[in-house]
This record gives sequence, C-alpha cells and structure tokens, in this order.
Amino acid sequence: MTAPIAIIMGSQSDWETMRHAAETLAALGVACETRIVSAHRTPDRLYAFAKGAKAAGHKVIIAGAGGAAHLPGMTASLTELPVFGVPVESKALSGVDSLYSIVQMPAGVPVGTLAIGKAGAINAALLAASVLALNDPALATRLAAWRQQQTDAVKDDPEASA
Ligand code: RP5
Repeated sequence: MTAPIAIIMGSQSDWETMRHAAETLAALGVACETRIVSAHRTPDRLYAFAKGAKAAGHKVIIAGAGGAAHLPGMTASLTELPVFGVPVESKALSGVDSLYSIVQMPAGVPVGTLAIGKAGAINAALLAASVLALNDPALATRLAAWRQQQTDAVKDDPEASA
C-alpha cells in the first residue's frame, strides 16, 4: 500500500534535515515514503513523481530543498495534493535563500512553508499528520498525546531537577 505521506528532497545532503520529518512521522505511527527528487538535476523524475502522486495514493507531500529551492513550488504546480515546503539550511546564505525561494509563491499555487531546517522538518511532519488526522480518529488521539507529552515536558522551575 502506498504511504499516505511522501517526503521528497532535492539532494542526498538534505536527508540530514529531512530525516527529522521521517522520524516524527514514525513516532506518530504514520507511514511515509522518502525519495530524492531534484527539480534541477532530475526534472523528469520530479514530473513523473508529482504528476503521479495523487493517483499513487499519497495524501500529503513534504518537500525539502536548499538554495534555489524550486522543488516544493514545482511540485505544487504539478499536483493538487497539499505540499509543505521545508527550507533546508544552505551553506552560503544559511537557508534564507531557501526560505525566500519556497515562501514567495505567486497567488494560485500554494506551498505551506515551514521554518528553516530541523524545526521546519518536524513541523511539516506534524502538519501533515494533522491533515491525515481529520479522517483518522486513532491518529488524532496519538497526535493529542504527542502534544500533551510536549506540554508535560516543560518544567515550571528551570532550577528544579528533572
Ligand atoms: C538543492 O541544492 C538541494 O535541495 C540541496 O539543499 C542543495 C545542495 O545540493 P548538493 O549540492 O548537496 O547536492 O538542490
């Protein structure tokens, strides 16, 4: 069965960031498929993936890329599925280039853009899980428990022992 969530990334080097999305989904018991799909180096792979993603059974796409990060926007242009974009931190401009490349889509072709780097990857996974949870009460319960765990982990007193 096709995983409901596809995580795609522009390069092997993006995996260090995007693995946090995969790990977050795994913690929530959500299956995902991971693939390297470069808008620049493998445009035919991008076209085939994005055009076929809905028919393949994916429900949400998480796309991470850095630098001139066209992957999320190009993907969104080729599919009606929701696309969440994760700006990967770049060496030259610390990911601000990635962020601007992903966030400034023209009206009509939306990409839900997350924070730069690890936080963005984790939040993309949580958002994707929230979308699936709309039609999956068991997942909604796991998501609520995950959030509660996060809340419970915050101490009142910074000097108190854990
Ligand atoms: C982008 O260029 C990728 O998404 C990656 O973040 C960046 C650098 O890629 P590599 O040169 O490491 O393959 O397309």
